[in-house]
Amino acid sequence: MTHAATALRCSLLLLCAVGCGGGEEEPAPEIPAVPEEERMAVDAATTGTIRGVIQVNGDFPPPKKVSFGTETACNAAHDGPVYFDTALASEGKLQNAFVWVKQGLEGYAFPTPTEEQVVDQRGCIYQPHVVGVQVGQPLTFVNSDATTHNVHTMPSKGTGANFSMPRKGMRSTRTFKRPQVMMKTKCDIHPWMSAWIGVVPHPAFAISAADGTYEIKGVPPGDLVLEVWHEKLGTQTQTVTLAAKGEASIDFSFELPK
Ligand SMILES: [Cu+2]
Repeated sequence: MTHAATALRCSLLLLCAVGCGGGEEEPAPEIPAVPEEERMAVDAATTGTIRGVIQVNGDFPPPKKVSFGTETACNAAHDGPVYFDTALASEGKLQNAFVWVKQGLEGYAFPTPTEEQVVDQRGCIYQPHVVGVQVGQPLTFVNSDATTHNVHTMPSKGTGANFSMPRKGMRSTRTFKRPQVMMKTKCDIHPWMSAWIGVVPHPAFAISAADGTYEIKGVPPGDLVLEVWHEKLGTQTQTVTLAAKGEASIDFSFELPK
């Protein structure tokens, strides 16, 4: 290696040593940052509602039965068979789709909610399977089972949490500093256990119900980009102009791959 090449390699290594470390906080690239002091408060008298239905054309394969193996605590928690909840749809309506305002709210300030969201490890599955929190909002993991679970969050950047919850009744509350739609969570002990957490910089998000409907209330007016995410079907976006006190109906439709 020449001196020049050695010097270049050294400087690259140095750059990496300074700038490539894991766990650094960066804003999500798709959300342009507005300095906090320039953001305005939301006027509750002007907010509106976005609602709609998430449709899916085609049929998912029948859900597979979860095998709890020799985990008696998992088996004992259920009267009948348990099926994977990763692709739930009924009569063309998609459940567990995460809908959020991806763009258009950057100029507003949103107080951090203190109300906790809960993900329960119950019967060795996560309940709910999809959950949303605002950045900084507490999310409490509960172990309702007489067995050990561990919670392993997998953010796209930085190091996730990975902690054990060995006793029934244990609770562990976490917060997330960086938006991410979506962040997978799993249990390393029980490989069938997975959940998805949407971490959003504002409260304008919802999760579709069993009938495919969603509703996002309290949305500030403006030109917005709405995104829907589903773990098997990916994402779609639509633009919506929400008037002051307006109501917008936005449906999404996924095609199942043939
Ligand atoms: Cu587990």
